[in-house]
Amino acid sequence: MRIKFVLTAAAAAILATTAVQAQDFKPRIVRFGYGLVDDSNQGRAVRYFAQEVEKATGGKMKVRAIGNASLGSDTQMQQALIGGAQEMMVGSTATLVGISPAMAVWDTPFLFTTVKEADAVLDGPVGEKVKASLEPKGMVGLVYWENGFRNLTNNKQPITKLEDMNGIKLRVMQNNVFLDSFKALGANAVPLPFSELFTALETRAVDGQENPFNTVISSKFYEVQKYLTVSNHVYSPWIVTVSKKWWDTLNAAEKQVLQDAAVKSRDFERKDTRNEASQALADIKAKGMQVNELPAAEVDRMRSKLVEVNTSIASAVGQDTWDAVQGALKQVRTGQ
Ligand code: KDG
Repeated sequence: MRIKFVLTAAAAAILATTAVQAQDFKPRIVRFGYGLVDDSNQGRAVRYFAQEVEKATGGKMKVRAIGNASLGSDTQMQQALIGGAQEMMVGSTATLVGISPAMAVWDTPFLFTTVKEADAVLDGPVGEKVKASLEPKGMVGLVYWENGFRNLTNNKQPITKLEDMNGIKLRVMQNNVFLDSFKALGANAVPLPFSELFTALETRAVDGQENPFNTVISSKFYEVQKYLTVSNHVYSPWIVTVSKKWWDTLNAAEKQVLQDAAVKSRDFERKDTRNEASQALADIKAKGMQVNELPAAEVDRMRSKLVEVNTSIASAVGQDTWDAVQGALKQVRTGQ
């Protein structure tokens, strides 16, 4: 008799929990926009996030993963989130500097030298602080994903020394740090949205661009680019954001589900991106691109050329943010 009572009580508890969960979630459709193709590290992570949210809400909250910049460029989607016309997006922190100048700190050339440093700083207090700077502007930052270390591609010549950059029409993200950096390096920097990049390369409107290996593969840049130079000149984060207008309509349980799914998707995306990147260079060579490493002496020359740009970043983001990032980096590197 007693066993039957215990089982009934346990069943009641499970039902009650399920009942609370179902009660917590209203049917919602979440439009989650992104700029890369569906079969990319970005697309796979958005779909992973969608599965986690649907699982946690018993299917009540449905996330529509909408890629290929179908909902617009990064900056257009940012405005849609601020206006409440779209619920979520993932995109480059570099394109957010018009909304939050502090985001420019992540564009600092050669800031991170390893992904361990990037994870520790981005997921630590100063990363949180920069992420939180979006909220008063109408966007809620959930987590950083990895776009990765950026490298140069072009159709003119292998970049073996700084002088080879002279006169190359190089597409850059719409962001002054990238514009100033590549002008300082001698290139003719041309800011364009990512959604226009493949066509600009194909029509020779620009000679080259810079992106992580993963994107060179997923966006098939090897079809329209001849040379790839490994420079690792900057580590690019992506950031997953939510419309504040929409976020404020959610209850605590719904917010917690999105935050938990975002953290799980961050860990999935970083693992997937690094796994893909480890194979990407071999794939790029197999696709016919000519690959060279920028010699260390030339990287040092690049760094010294960009010192001036770093000064402008410190004043743009605020000395306290700049110092906090440098301090966090020192902590990761020295343990103090
Ligand atoms: O939507 C595309 C963006 O995610 C962007 O970050 C991709 O790195 C990119 C670029 O070069 O625009």
